[in-house]
Amino acid sequence: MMRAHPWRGIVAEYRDQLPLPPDVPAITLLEGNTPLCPALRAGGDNPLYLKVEGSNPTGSFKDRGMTVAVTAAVAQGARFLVCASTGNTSASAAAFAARAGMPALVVVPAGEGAVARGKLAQAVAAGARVVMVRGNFDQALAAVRDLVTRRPDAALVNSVNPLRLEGQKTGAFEVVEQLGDAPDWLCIPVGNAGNISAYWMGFCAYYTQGRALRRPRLLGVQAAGAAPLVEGRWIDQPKTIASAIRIGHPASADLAKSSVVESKGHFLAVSDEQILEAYRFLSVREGVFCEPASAASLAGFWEAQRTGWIAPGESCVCVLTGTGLKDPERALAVADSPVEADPTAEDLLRALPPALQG
Ligand code: AN7
Repeated sequence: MMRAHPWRGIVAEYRDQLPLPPDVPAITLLEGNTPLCPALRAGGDNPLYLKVEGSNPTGSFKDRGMTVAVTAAVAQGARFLVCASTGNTSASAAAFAARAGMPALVVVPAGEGAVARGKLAQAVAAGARVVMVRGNFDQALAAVRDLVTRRPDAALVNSVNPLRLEGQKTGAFEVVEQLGDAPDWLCIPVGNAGNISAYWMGFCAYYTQGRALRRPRLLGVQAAGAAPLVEGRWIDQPKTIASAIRIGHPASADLAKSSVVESKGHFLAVSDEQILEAYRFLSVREGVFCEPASAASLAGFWEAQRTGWIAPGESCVCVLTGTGLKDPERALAVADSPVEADPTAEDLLRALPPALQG
């Protein structure tokens, strides 16, 4: 799609697709318009594209929904924002609250590795009140849902807020605009199950409007230790290194299930080892640095290729939901360590890999 103006952000660009009054001022960081990068090596016998959502202003897809939810919250006179989060929602909510000149209360699980450090840094840097609760994400979400029943002046900006999904459906619009139509498959990590549902809303809207000739099949990918939609039961103590999707009781489970069924898609689980293999491959072989939860989409794509769910030649989009910079500890732990040397050409040449020696 050709635009004659610079990108104006999700609310302005997709206003006619969003349930917002026409005249409310947008709270925006010019989110959206992220790259759809062709994979050079990860696809094998399939054309594969990477939707690089880490290129959003706070480094994740959450900004697409947050701009819509916060725009509406301001228009409705809310006094503060509140959310529970595994990290990215809190980073996004904190930034958009700052943009709106409004306080934010963000609630994250306490404990080692519960939330990636970069996400925590973003939330505190933006001046949000950050509360670490003794409990997991599902318990944190239950607590903030209870809080907003007592405080009508609070705006809940988790994906249980339907405006979050309305904003996030624009990811599907962009995929259609960038590819010219929907792909055969959309592979996407699933935590609280909002984003997969939002993408389906977006693909259905463009299909109904004749802007897309078809809709993709959805591949919802969960981490094996946090896979309620694969196992068909709630997981009380979800476990995975992919902390963003360490969620055992997804709020949008029903919506995600009906979306996957309607699309003739599939949910599958991948192990932490598979996630880390995809995470490293994306960085080392594609040059695309995403966070572990995002790499689950590629791990799931490979698993679906292997098991025959995805046939050779079918086109696929993997949604890489967040940037690798969110979690520097993980990046440093899985890669080769830097080496020290004296500042001489000889020492530097010794650091070259064996194949380049001499
Ligand atoms: C990088 O920030 O739930 O299935 O609180 O951060 O829509 O939940 C994050 C989720 C995938 C899963 N990839 O999306 C939060 C939060 C990344 C994420 C997901 C998340 P949903």
